[in-house]
Amino acid sequence: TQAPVNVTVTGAAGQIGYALLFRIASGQLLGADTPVKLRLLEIPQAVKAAEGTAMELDDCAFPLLKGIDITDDAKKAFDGTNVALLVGARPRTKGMERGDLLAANGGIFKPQGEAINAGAADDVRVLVVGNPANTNALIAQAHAPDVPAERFTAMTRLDHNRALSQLSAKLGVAVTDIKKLTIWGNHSATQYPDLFNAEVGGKVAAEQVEQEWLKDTFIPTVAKRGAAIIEARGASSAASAANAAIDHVYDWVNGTPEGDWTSAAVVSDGSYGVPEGLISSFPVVSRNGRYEIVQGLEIGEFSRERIDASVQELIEERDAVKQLGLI
Ligand code: NAX
Repeated sequence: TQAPVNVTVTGAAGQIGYALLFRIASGQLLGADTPVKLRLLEIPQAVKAAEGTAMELDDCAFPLLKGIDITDDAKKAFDGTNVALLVGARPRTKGMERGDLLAANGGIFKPQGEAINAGAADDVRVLVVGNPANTNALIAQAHAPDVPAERFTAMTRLDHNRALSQLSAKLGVAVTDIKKLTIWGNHSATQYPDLFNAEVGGKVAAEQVEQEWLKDTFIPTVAKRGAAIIEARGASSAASAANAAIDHVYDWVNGTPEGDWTSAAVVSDGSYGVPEGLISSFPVVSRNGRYEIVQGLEIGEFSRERIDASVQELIEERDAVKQLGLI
């Protein structure tokens, strides 16, 4: 029997936390044979709510769940952690400028990066969900110099899954018939869902849809889906975000299927003209427990413009947090 894997979830009392924790404890994050210990990190005012969620977790009597610790101290939360899901973040509120938002999140992700650096397990894997996810991941990574940079990732898997769903509905095919779809760039409205390298039934996906649909419907629908969910539900995506976090980590640990890839924001090695060090979404495969950027794809003019625009936004976010002294 395997030793339990320590999984830390920040923002555990939030709505994504509520959708995520039960799936982790039931074995969906790491697999049905892997016992887990949960560490829940919250701000002091939300510790009680996290304790309530922990009571419910107990009441599920999950066979794989070997313990739950709740804390408002990042050092404790990340001590010995193997998988860190950084969900809690400072949302943008009315009248808040981008600089204020980045500064507020720097105040969260800098100490969390430091705590991961100080105490996490050697094999730690970090997924940042809390927005602005790519730049929050960059801040945390910058403060964890002893952890290999590749262990810091940000989530674009929800965007990837949204794109799969939209295309499958359009073409009347199963989501599993769609391969090699990519989300490029930032997890924001500038993200670029790429159908030119995607395949449906072994043929280029972009050639199976009208170009107007691709440009004027598909791309904006995927990019603005978060806002559409808020409009309809009166609250932001939660269960679908939790589902995407599960997919991201499961594939990272267990590998992506042969003949396909997925999307994740990972530290750039300079591939596809994305400046080295930026945490940007790429086509990735997971092999031997590592996400690797898929190389050698052709990028046409249409895609190039859109990738560059999203990467430009990431450069501006990086420069802004640099100016604020956060990296
Ligand atoms: P909620 O506001 O429901 O929950 C956030 C929780 O984080 C709260 O309980 C809060 O107390 C906690 N928190 C705040 N600061 C903390 C800190 N320093 N340490 C620990 N916990 C802290 O938000 P929820 O709907 O769960 O969303 C969480 C984050 O995910 C938001 O930043 C949101 O924008 C982001 N999202 C990212 C997505 C992605 O695809 N990357 C999609 C879904 C979601 O919008």
